[in-house]
Amino acid sequence: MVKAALLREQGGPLELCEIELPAPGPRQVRIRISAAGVCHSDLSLANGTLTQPVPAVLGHEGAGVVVEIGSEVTRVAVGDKVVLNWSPACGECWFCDRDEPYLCEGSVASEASAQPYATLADGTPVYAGLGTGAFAEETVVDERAAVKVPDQTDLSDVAVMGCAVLTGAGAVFHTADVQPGQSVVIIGLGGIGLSVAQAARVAGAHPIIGVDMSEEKGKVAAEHGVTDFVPSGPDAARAIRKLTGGRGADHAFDCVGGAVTTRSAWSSTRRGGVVTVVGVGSKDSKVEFSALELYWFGRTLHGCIYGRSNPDVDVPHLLELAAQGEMDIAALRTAITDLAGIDKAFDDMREGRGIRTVVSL
Ligand code: CXF
Ligand code: ZN
Repeated sequence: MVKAALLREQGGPLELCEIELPAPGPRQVRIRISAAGVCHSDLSLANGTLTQPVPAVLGHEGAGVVVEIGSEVTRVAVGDKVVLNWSPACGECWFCDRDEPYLCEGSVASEASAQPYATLADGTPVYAGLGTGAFAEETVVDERAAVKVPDQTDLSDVAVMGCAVLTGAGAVFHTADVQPGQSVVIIGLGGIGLSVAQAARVAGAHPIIGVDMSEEKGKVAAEHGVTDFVPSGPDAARAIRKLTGGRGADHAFDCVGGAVTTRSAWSSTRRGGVVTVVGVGSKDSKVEFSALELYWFGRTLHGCIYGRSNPDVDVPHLLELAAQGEMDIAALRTAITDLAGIDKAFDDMREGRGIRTVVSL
């Protein structure tokens, strides 16, 4: 039995309990989780904004050490340090063939999260949020959900890689393809937004304009590459135009997701500008623009799952950038807690306190 933070029902609190994990199947690995970031999607899965079968162990931004492997595992060995990938691709479908693993049809994650992966002491089946279940001392996942990292990696420093950094940096490098000297607007300065900022700085963007309700986040963002801060609100678009030659930015990233923020991102860009929606909005949130403005402004609108990253390729690349001092992944962690502190981390997130809380296990 291992300790876990259990979501008994959506809308309820997390409860500390013990779960029984199965022995890994032939292509599965058992991982001792060292650290797990608390992502906004965990909050959405916990409060019912996103669907989640229960009881469930959430947590998908994790890092740990492989402690057991199935008989056919080839990617990792016992003792390897790994970062979790919440969207491990099948490698065989139409999308995987076209190098779009983030769109994988046979997504191992959706299969894994639809089937129970563990049990409670009384035999009740337990589901793993996004197939990973990182808010527990240990988990069992498909080997493709484990991305090996170098032995010297500090796992607490890199836990946030598994979602925020891959998503934010991927959006800059793979989806928007930001070029040196281009202007960038980032709406929402949380873990994803600051990963966008760091990656935009690496890409040579200027200016990098951060937009958020919290002035405090604006100050923190300056250390992650944001050159100018604009408070959210009705005057934001005018302030952004002033910073971008009166035209609007080359790129805008909506790191919140939803009608209001996507529309602000849209209005922040110049004619011919590129809008990249990175945050996960709700299915009822409808973004509006007229057919005429779509034509006349000539803008491009991208959605991007997981930043269009391929974790097997991008994790090593991002760790290299961190080793060279070009990115500061560890600085995204602004609080450390234990399994009992996740509900408080959700409160902090709702109130806009801090960037990322990391659960230390
Ligand atoms: C999200 C993506 C959409 C479904 C829920 C999880 N990913 C990570 O935060
Ligand atoms: Zn996430």
